[in-house]
Amino acid sequence: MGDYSFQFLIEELAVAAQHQVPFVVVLLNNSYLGLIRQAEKAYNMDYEVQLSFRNINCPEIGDYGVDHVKATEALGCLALRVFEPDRLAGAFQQARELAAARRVPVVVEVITERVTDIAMGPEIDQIAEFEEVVDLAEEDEPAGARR
Ligand SMILES: Cc1ncc(C[n+]2csc(CCOP(=O)(O)OP(=O)(O)O)c2C)c(N)n1
Ligand SMILES: [Mg+2]
Repeated sequence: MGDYSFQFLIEELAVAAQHQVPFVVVLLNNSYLGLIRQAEKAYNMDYEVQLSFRNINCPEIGDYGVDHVKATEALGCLALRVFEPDRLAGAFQQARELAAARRVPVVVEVITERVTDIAMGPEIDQIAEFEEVVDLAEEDEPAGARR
């Protein structure tokens, strides 16, 4: 899910911790309401859609605003933050193991570039891509990417 989608349903993490429901959340943080920014483009607007600010409590994320790791931990769950694509596969693996061992949701926050057009469509096989897709051959995928 996106960073803002995460923020407006974040309280559900505490419910999952309460009932010991383990799952992995992949949180794509562009510090933007990306889809709404996209919808405003036709009107030459970029109005009230960016979520960026310098969080004085979390220098490691620069101007990405909300510290989702700390927010997740405050609700009794676990979180990992990933900046580099080659750390993704390892983080997913670690998240699955942590969720199984600790019986709580584990959030993998991925810090993405801020401005990109978001892939979308009415069906999973009708997704429009707005930028080049990196479609790796199976043998080129990072170790651990498949299960
Ligand atoms: C409950 C609800 N409120 C508002 C919207 C309108 N809406 C669609 S996309 C979006 C922004 C989502 O931002 P984010 O989760 O950060 O995802 P991004 O587009 O940046 O990947 C909003 C507010 C919605 N779809 N559902
Ligand atoms: Mg976003």
